[in-house]
Amino acid sequence: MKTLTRRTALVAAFSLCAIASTGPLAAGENHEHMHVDAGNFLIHAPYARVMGKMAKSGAIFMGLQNVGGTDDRLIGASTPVARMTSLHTNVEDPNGVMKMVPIKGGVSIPADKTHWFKRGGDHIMLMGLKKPLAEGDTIPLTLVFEKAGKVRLDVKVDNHHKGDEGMGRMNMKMDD
Ligand SMILES: [Cu+2]
Repeated sequence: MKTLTRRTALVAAFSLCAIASTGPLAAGENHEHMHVDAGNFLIHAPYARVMGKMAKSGAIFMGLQNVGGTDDRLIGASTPVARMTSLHTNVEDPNGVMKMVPIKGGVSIPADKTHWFKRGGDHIMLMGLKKPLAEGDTIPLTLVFEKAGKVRLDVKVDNHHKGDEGMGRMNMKMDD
C-alpha cells in the first residue's frame, strides 16, 4: 500500500513536468515542486542527501530542463561542502550488482528536453564531505554547462526524500 502511494506520487510529479516541458513557460507558472529559473535551464526539485553508512559522501538530484533553445551539456559541478564533486551514474556489473561510475564527457541535454538526476541513475556525487549533510541545511551548488556556463543555486538537504525510492536499486559499493 505504501509502495503504491509512492508510485502514484512519482507518476504525478513526472506528469507535471511533462506538461511543463511541452507547453510554453509562462511567467508565474506553478509547479507542484520547487524549481529554480536559471536562464537557459529550469532546475526542478533539487535536493541533496547523504550516502553511505559513514555519511562522508552525499549526492544531489534534480531535473534539468533545457529551455535555452539550443543543445547543451552539463560538464561539471562543484560545492564548497565537499572535497570532490563529480558526475556519476549507476551501471550494472556482470554479477548484477549496481556500481557507481563517473560520467565521461558530461551529460548531454538537448534543447527542450529534461534530464533527471535521480536515485539509482545519474547523480551529482559529493565525496569527502567537510561536515555532515544536516537535514534542512542548504548547500551552495555550482553547475557548469558547456554553453550556458556557470549556474549557481542553493540545494536543500532532504535525507528522507520521498517519491523516488522506486527509481532503482542503490546497492552501492563504497569504501566509507
Ligand atoms: Cu556516486
